[in-house]
Amino acid sequence: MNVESALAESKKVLSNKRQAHVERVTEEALRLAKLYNANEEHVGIAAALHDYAKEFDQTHLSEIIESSDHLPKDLLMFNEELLHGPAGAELIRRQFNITEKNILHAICYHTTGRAGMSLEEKIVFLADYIEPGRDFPAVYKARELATQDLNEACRYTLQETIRFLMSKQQLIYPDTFHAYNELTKN
Ligand code: DGI
Ligand code: FE
Ligand code: FE
Repeated sequence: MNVESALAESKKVLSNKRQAHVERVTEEALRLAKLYNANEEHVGIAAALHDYAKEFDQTHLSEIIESSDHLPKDLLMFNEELLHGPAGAELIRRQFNITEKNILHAICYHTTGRAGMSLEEKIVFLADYIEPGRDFPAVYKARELATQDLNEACRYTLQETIRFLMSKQQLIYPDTFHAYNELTKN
């Protein structure tokens, strides 16, 4: 599997609109990977496959999580938006025989973040938030921070996501708080 074949696989299962997002995330993630000397192969493949399961039906995604012996079942008790990352990573591991943990983790945690994210995980997490197709108030500062300080950019992204979810009285998955806390304490 390389970045091109990963993009071709996501194209098979995504709408044109979603695939265009995936392509922008991949480009942005590779730019950041160069800037921060990250593993470009891991970043590129993970970015290309990060939303692989985004358009699969929620029942199917729930079943994948229920039947997995390593994914946490509490994912099912929060927002249904949370399922496509972990279920996608599981599907990708099974279908494409990808065993590289760093790639699977970057896909799994791209929505929530987590404490202890690798450089490559942080890059995919951030690239998904700041890709050029995004347009909401916090994205401008996040883009600026992304080229200056990767950790601060992730911290700010987590802060704004928490703020956004709270403003809508939505549940927030604990990994998001753990990621925020880790990057906030000095
Ligand atoms: O799949 P995308 O739309 O490209 O982006 P994503 O995977 O980051 O999903 C985004 C949505 O998930 C976003 O609107 C916020 C929402 N969400 C729901 N619950 C949580 C959450 N995001 C985080 N970080 N933590 C949550 O608990
Ligand atoms: Fe996503
Ligand atoms: Fe995405």
